[in-house]
Amino acid sequence: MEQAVFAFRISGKPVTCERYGFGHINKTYRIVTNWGYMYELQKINRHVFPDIPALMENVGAVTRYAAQRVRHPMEALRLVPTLEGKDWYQDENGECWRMYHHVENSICFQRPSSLTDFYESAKAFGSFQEMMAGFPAEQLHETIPNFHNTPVRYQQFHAALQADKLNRAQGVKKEIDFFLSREAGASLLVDLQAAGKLPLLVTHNDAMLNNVLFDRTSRKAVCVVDLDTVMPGLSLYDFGDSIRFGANKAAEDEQDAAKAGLDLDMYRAYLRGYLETCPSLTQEEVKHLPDGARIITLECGLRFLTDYLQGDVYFATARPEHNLDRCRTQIGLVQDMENQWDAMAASV
Ligand code: GN1
Ligand code: MG
Repeated sequence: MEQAVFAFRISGKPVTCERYGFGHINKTYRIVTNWGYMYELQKINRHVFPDIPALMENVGAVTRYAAQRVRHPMEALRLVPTLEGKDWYQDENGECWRMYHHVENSICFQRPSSLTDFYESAKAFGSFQEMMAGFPAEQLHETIPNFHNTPVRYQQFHAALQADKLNRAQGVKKEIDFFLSREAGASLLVDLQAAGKLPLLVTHNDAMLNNVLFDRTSRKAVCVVDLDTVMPGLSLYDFGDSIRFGANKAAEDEQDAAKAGLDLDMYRAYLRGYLETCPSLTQEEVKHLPDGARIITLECGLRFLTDYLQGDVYFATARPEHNLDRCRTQIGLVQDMENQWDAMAASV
């Protein structure tokens, strides 16, 4: 990692370099220099993102686009160039690194602690979506093809189930049945899009509250981070992912799945912030927002189960059944959304 730090144009000498954050994909380190400057250095996951030049072209284009549009420079992520003036660095082992300027006085939360926090995160993702409406989408590479294509996620699940490499399927029959019983309706979002009923936008695609930076003092949202999956997508993906993560009564990896469920007040707070900042949403999009929430939760639970069946090769795990716990909280949330469906639909 040291070699990587010195590859970037930082101000001063690095004095501390600590592991930072809770992402499941990349590894992040916080660098502080003797002049008091702070940076975030990230090792990009090469297994998840096979085409890093394309990925970094996206990130470079999106951050520069955002920087020209925000009211204050702190409201956009800024890449630190390498000594050669590039956006990223490849070390001798082939590992790929990038560095961001730290966003001053910012803080990142793992859970919303109030309706206001969650409402703020909605405004951040909503504003991002509105801002990206003017971005030339044809410039973007698809960093992970079919990322939110739920039927394709089902195909991957069936393949993992068929292979059952670690003989884990027999222990998770209930979970498997849950997803199989909901497979038929799971193509709704891609079907609506294919039928031309939902517009393809430039979306974030990983719209979780922990991908938003807040101002430490005011607790207002400052900007969205984790731009690796910014690609053409549906507004319902981002709305859905936000609800899945932030409006669940339980943490994503809560070990007691009985605690999972939809917090309807949180759902409504997010909806309010999202609608306020996205006036260009069509009636059809708004009508299907609850479907986005349910299907993206279902899809994410399915991805956790698929990874469990494959031997925990994708998401970072800290304990043997981590992916299974995550899968179960998503199941609990989907079930509760189904129970509260009328209230969800009436809120939009
Ligand atoms: C991953 O790295 P992180 O935590 O921001 C994943 C998301 C999942 C999320 C589940 C590129 O995001 O799709 O929803 O974990 N990102 C990728 O917590 O697969
Ligand atoms: Mg993240």
